[in-house]
Amino acid sequence: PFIENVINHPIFSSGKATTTLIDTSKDLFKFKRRRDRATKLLKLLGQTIVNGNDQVKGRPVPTMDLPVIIPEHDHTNKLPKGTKDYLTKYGPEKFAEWTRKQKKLLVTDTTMRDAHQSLLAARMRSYDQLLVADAVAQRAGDLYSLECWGGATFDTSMRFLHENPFKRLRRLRERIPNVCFQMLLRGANGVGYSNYPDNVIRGFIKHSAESGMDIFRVFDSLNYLPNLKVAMESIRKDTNSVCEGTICYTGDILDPKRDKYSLKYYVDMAKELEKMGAHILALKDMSGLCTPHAVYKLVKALRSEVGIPVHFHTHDSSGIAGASVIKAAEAGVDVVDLAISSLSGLTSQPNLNSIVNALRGDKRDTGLDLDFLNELSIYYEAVRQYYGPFDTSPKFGSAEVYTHEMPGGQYTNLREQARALGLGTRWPEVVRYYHEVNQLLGDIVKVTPSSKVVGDLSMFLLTKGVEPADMVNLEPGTAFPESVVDMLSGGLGQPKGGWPKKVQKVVLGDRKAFKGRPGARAEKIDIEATRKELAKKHKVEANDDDLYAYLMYPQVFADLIKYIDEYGHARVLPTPAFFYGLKPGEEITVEIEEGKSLIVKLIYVSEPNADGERTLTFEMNGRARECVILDKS
Ligand code: 3PY
Ligand code: ZN
Repeated sequence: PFIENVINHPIFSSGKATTTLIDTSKDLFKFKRRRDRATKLLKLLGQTIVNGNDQVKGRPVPTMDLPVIIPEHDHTNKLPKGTKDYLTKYGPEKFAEWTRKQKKLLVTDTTMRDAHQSLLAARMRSYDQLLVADAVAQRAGDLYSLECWGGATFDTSMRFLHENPFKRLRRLRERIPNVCFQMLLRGANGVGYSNYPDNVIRGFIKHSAESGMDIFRVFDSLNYLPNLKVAMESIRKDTNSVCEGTICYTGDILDPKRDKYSLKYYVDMAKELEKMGAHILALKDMSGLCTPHAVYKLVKALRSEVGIPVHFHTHDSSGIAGASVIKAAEAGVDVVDLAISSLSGLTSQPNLNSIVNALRGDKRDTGLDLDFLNELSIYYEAVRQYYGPFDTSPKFGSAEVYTHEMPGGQYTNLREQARALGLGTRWPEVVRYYHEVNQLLGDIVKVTPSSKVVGDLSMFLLTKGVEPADMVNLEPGTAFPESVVDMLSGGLGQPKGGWPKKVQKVVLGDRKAFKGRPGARAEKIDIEATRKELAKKHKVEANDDDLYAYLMYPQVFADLIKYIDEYGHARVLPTPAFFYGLKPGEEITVEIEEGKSLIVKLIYVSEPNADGERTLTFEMNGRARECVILDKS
């Protein structure tokens, strides 16, 4: 194969080649790399065709008959100026003042992060987002922000989609330079499930900002303020980005019997966050518990007690969150989170398009282009078909959410986890356990990672056949899941009122519980030594994208490297081919690098030979190519 490239090389064909041609022509290696890439691509397709993608194995291939229609837009148009331009020019303080001064209701589109996290187990691939990125930049330039990163997507993009999340961020940024990008950061837990050392959090924030992040929504899963300090300071000091300090909402401020999380509790927390330097205040109703009248009361109170803008985030699990958004707008909220129609509702955000229409002509009119938003909805409706196996949110809004209080972003993930543990048919019991375990823990704020711990403990007790109420009678020293032990020993910080002593005793036995900020106890990591170790162990360049992905998820990143080594970059495949492979006669176009495309067609799959191997015949840019794959069935 190498010779063929030498012959094709322009110097060779011009007759001027000497013996140094190979050593001195870098472009020859490019040919070779491209050829390697093509071979890996066939191997990846071959594996998927013969053995299936683990993610969707054993599940029916969804019907994918809706055509993918990319909203019309004109590449040659100059991009409209957007919030990103304002932020770059004036900085975060002025940006927050500008936000506060707007009469219109400002809108964040969560479709690229929370919406698919909450409906499709965070599985949406970069491929499907990048296809509409140009259109969004052209025609949705007056969105306040695009929530497109962080939360669970960091983990899932590596673990299940085999993509480095930083690359996703950069690619989106390239195409959408005008609208602010927003992310969800779990405070001291970064984008992971446990506490990270302070210097890792600082480095992660700095690198995320450098990679294109503008608005950091930073929260703590127990509303434990000391856990937010390092992240908030770092956003303010080390970046030109916006620090959105967050209140996580739980309980019901209108229910006098549930006074643990009262109006006063939230207002006090908001004032603290303002003092700690938040440019904007996020009211994060991750489970969708903030009813229309509750949010009205809360936003009114926040408006009169704090000076910074308020950004409302909710989920439509109950089916009435749209009403909460309208009431929040009426009470004077500055920004709201919504999702494009076809990825809205249920465990996701309320319907962006319909809210835009509902406020038309109102004093809070958003001014957004509904025609474009509807075209975008048609696009995402077609894309949503590909993710059928993960699309497991309930079919209807349910008032049950007020009992179980499960975050929208957790619902489909936990359901997926339950299924994997063989508890799929016992879902109603999982839900009851979840509620009772929360009570057992003293009624805590439930959002990643504390919500995951409630889920882990529920699943653990259910598989053991132990009712939550009986848990305190288990033998001290029973082996609980690591996440449960960590949380009850203070690894995630302190909940309001502390942990119930009896529960702590049975989980921890003789182990010590810590008070105070976990980050204060965590050993600082030598970041440069880690970079060297990473480069040596995994033979990667260990740039900051690699480094911070590794620091967040060492094993998942190591697996990603191994995967890429074997199969190349899966992100280049169209989503149906990535999940379901190709059928004989099916053809796809794959852009392996900017401007370089391969047309790949599956011709034939042979019967297995004596060793169980199948030979697949493809046509690649018109030439026949074969690849041999061991059939594992
Ligand atoms: C996350 O942390 O991923 C969440 O979406 C919490 O709501
Ligand atoms: Zn959310």
